[in-house]
Amino acid sequence: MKILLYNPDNGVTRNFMPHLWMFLLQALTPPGHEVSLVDGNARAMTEDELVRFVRAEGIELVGIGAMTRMVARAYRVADALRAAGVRVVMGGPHVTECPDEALGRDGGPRHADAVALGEADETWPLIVADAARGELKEVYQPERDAKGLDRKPSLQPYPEIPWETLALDQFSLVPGFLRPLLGRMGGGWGTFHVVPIETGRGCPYGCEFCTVTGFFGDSIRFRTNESVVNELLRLKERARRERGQVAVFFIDDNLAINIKRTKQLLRDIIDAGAQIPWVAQISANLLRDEELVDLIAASGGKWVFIGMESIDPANMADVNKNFSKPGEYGAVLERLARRNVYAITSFIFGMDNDTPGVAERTLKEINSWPPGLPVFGQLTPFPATPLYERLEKAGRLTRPKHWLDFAPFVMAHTPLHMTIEEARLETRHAWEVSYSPERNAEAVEYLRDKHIQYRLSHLVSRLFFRGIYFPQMGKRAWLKVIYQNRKTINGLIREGASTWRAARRRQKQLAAAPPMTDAR
Ligand code: B12
Ligand code: SF4
Repeated sequence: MKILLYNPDNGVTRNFMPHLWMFLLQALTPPGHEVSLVDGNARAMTEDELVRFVRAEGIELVGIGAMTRMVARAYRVADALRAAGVRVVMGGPHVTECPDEALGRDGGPRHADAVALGEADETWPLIVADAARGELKEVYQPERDAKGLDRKPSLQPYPEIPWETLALDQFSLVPGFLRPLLGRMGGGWGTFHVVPIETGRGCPYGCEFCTVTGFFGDSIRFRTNESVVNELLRLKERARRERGQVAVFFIDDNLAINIKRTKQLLRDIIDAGAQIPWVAQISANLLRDEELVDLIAASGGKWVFIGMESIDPANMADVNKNFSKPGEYGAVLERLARRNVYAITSFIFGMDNDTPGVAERTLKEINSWPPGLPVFGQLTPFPATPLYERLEKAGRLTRPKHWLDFAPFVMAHTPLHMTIEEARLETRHAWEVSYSPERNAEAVEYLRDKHIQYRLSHLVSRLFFRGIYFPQMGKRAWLKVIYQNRKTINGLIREGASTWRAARRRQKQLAAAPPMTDAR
């Protein structure tokens, strides 16, 4: 049977990396079936184009996965495919939280033939087998334990995702028109892939707005260090063979949740020579440990994603994230920066203690820290979270099914001390200031004592991150951004060229020097 796994585009801008679930389910598909992948963020297709593609390829089963914010688009695609006679299975966090919506059991239209609830590692092979026999059931769910909870799949053993042979063309981050030029630079930059890898699942913290503790559970399951290290080695080999670049996003919700285990994993990566530039999510409280930060840097860690959420401790208490202390954010970032590791700092506006001016206050604080990549979102009640329940009970949801009329950066409830429109404007202001050409120049200047590679990597990351808020998908948009930042770019190019010439001169002098002879 031919199967397509489809991830809808997120409606704002392109994601910078593919979604792990597609590769994982592909690897878990029983033999005898052919699985292709389309990520709408990387390979945009209209509903009609997808239907034509599915017909032309003779695909009989389509699996669609979606976060809440993409689910309306996922439903439209599913409707078009089902109308064309193709069976659709949906899975992922949103349909797990709202299965009746996908199956049309809530009075609305039906979008999926079947839904896979929760983690699908063990149910996916059953779904494929049932579909091949023409006996697809409506609901697939992991087995239950004695307490009636989903039995979570073990990550030992973990399937081998064949990264070294997978076609990753649709996911290269280098814009097509720059590939020939960049392919000739340094070790080869013609392709650049950010690959998702998980080393564990689950989170015990239970922040109010988050679905993770409910979905993956509050106890953590880890892969073996060996299987993670092998995956890194295979990726490293691929990058070498292609003369391209690969970086890894460890998508664990908190890579350092068990510090002892994380330190051992990082030591194993170092011992095996499996270092690849990596990014991971780690909460600020765990980054107090100097040895951990040393190991992060030595094992290839370049950026740490920190869910800072708010600089106001009252907000942190409101969302049950008291373990993260705004007062120590600056020190944490200094500790990382001393090792040339920088942070993607994530903030949420529209919390109950926020008032107009929250963006300016947050920006002032951010500017007192080493430069990073701040990202700004708004408090969003995702279904089945404690936040959703609290706001629903209080009658505060203005759009209880906000995902069915998804509007980027427009809140679905009114914060206590500001309006929805004010929250939208605060968010816009924060993005505008943080990624302005002036701020980009300041960030690069702050790093003037560092090797040029850090300043270059910082600037390039800034130009990409700007695109999370301001769509910049085509050549024109990119050229505009490059033009706006031309002073900083030119400065770095000039410095890069003189560093390169100096290195060449040194090499020539060394080659011309008489060989050292043994004086005995
Ligand atoms: C990596 C990640 C990202 C990446 C991007 C996604 C990517 N390219 O991988 C980044 C950092 C960009 C990101 C951004 C955001 N993210 Co995010 N992200 C994650 C994270 C940490 C890991 C995702 C992952 O790969 N998990 C591991 C895989 C194996 O799990 P899985 O995807 O759930 O898949 C399993 C099952 O769900 C199921 N399954 C999934 N799909 C399908 C499909 C079929 C057909 C079947 C049968 C089964 C199936 O099978 C899989 C194996 O068991 C999750 C949290 C988490 N731990 O999952 C949050 C999470 C998905 N993100 C979330 C959110 C809210 C966001 C943002 C909206 C945050 C924000 N405010 O900006 C943005 C939006 C991104 C965008 N523009 O689209 C929420 C989604 C909640 C929801 N109900 O939608 C999550 C769950 C975290 C949370 N706080 O609750 N994210
Ligand atoms: S926000 Fe992060 S720390 Fe909090 S429950 Fe979710 S995954 Fe855990």
